[in-house]
Amino acid sequence: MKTVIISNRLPVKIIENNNEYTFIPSEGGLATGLGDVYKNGNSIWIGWSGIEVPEERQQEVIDKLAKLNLYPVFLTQDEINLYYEGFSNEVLWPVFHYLVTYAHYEQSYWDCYKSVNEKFAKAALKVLSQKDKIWIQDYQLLLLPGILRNKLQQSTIGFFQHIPFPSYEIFRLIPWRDELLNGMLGADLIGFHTYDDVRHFLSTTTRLLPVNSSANILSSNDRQIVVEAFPMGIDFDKFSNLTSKDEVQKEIEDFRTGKENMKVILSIDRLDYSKGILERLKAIELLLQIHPEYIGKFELYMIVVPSRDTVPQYRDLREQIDQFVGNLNARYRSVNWIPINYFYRSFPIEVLSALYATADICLVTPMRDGMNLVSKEYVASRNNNDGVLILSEMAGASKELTDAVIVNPNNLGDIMEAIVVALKMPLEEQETRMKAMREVVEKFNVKHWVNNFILRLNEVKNSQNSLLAK
Ligand code: GDG
Repeated sequence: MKTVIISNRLPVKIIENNNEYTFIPSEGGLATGLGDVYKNGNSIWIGWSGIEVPEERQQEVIDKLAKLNLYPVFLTQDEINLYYEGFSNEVLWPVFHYLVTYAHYEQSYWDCYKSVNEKFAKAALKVLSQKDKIWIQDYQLLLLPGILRNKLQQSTIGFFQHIPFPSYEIFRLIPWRDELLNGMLGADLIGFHTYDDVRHFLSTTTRLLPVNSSANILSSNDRQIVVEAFPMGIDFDKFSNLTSKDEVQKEIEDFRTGKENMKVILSIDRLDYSKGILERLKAIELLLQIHPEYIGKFELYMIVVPSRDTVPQYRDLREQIDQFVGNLNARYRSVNWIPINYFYRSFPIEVLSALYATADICLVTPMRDGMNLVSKEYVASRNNNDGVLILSEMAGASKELTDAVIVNPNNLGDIMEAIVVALKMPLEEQETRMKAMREVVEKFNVKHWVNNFILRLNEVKNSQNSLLAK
């Protein structure tokens, strides 16, 4: 029996250079966490290769990836436009993050979403057997559990969604809502980051479909589906140990030089309207207006990692951020000081680690976030137990990191006040809060998340089998 992970993207970057394909393993949290699973025995990870590969060269890519226990699904540019950028990122992403006015309910997006989910199933069926354990990841593949269940009735299927699941009143807006739910119900175990997501999913499903629920168990077509919260963790040791690497130490030193009396505030996000980047900037503007005594006393380092910038709303957001930062800096900067150091690019993990280790405050204010790993990475990097995390109550992480300074990201005054509290927080209080958060992040790390999900999946399947045997 093997374990098969299926996600939209494979955990590698494919690069084509001089007509040659090479693969760089991804450093992302999911890839690290699941490393022990898919790299073992004959287990495998199935996903989109990330680039368009001409048909005549697909076998070459399959053979090369097989050595890494990876199996590619090939998508055409049209499929990427309609299934990925279209349905996944212009329907599901905005609706699941409560930004319903951003959604475009295009029939062509839906048709392609269905056919690409079928394509994933077809690819999976080439390497799967009835006995395998299948773990499907995230909102791009909501129909896949159902498609696979129809083909492999006895198989063990887990599904985990990394983004929030919205309340019934929001979810019901989607024209293809029943099909999406039925797809998810093909799984034996459905996981979300928080208990609120679980609650929303249970209430939505029981209102829209003819299913029964008892506590967190749904019964549909004589099958039982367990729905539970599995808050995802990070590789705590990796982030904690990174800060002592020579390269990182050098970055920290360079970064701190000349800023001895300056408080550094850090923010790191992918470019996304769910991350509250503009609202955060407005809160900084408010701080400068209402508390001019802080002018020249802090600097915000704001990293925005390019993402989905072919989608019009993301392009617009980028322009708004560019303008806001330019305007604010122009009004408040002096010859030696600039309030916002803005970077629109990604950095190597060593630079990220140095920034986490240096920043006095980490400002994480998403409007909605399934979990938010940046907040946990900051905590893991604070080996001296100092530093203040300001965290949105709309991030899944706020349920665990209760010693952060928690804010409502829609309340600019609240964020501003939180920054003032953080700027003034005595070291002793910082340490008490940070120690408590570090304990949580260290214990409930990504390995714990993976093991816990797989353990529950086995338990759920065993109890289903014993029910059938009765
Ligand atoms: C989705 C859900 C959920 C960022 N900049 C750089 C860089 N990063 C890395 C961070 C972190 C990751 O990207 C971002 O993770 P988040 O959790 O904050 O956000 P999403 O990408 O939206 O992730 C989210 C997550 O899935 C997991 O379930 O928490 O709610 O939306 O790990 O470190 N990495 C590098 N350079 C950068 O410049 N190397």
